[in-house]
Amino acid sequence: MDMFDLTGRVALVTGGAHSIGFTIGVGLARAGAKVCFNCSSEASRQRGLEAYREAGVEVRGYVADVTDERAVQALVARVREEAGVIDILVNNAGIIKRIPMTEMTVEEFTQVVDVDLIAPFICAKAVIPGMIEKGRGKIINICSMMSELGRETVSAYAAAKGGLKMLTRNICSEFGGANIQCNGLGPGYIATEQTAPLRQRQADGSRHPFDQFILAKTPAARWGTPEDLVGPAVFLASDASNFVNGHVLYVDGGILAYIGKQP
Ligand code: GCO
Repeated sequence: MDMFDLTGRVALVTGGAHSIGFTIGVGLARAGAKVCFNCSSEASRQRGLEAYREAGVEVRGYVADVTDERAVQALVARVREEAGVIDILVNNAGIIKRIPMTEMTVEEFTQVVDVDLIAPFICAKAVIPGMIEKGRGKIINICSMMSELGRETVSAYAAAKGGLKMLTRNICSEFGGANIQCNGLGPGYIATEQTAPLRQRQADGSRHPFDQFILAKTPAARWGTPEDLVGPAVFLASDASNFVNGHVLYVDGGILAYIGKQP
């Protein structure tokens, strides 16, 4: 199973201090990669480092704003000095704002697009020259159900994640010849902090209506966990996926295949 081995590969996971990014970081490190993560504050860097230590893996943590091109260029240069040229970029950092579209300000919309779409462009742009130099590279863009589907209140998020799917295909188109594979990983409904408001128990202890809705929409009949994403992430980061390019691998318990339970 050497084809899944990441020994010696340098990985950068954006937003890797907690949640999905953290779990993917641990997975890549356990597969042998030298993992670096970034986050937006010193406090979360410290918390992140502690969590990785508890998980028994050694990583490097950095603070850098992924929406700031100069900060990202400096981050990539520092990672190169301290860990080596990046082989694997996981564009994971993301935010969501659930606001009805007619109430959403342009500033709020722009903020979501900045983090969820412009930042992956900035980060990919920063690592691609090193990958070309090295003769190989893996870029994994964390997409979403909203790369395919719309829903009330998530216009900016859906626009950004749909755009990220197309950025994925475009990076594949432009750099496939340089032996760079750029694929999307599309989490379904995963139990994280970001989806916690959608799963909150009702006052009478019953499940949130959205929680019930998701269970009825998911053939697996459960929410996913960050751990469900680790195998697919290692696959997309490894030589096992060397001819997989421009694809979005949805890890959704089957939601996109299913019309939903009849009422
Ligand atoms: C929502 C959810 C989604 C998830 C996830 C789904 O409000 O419907 O929060 O947007 O965050 O990305 O794949």
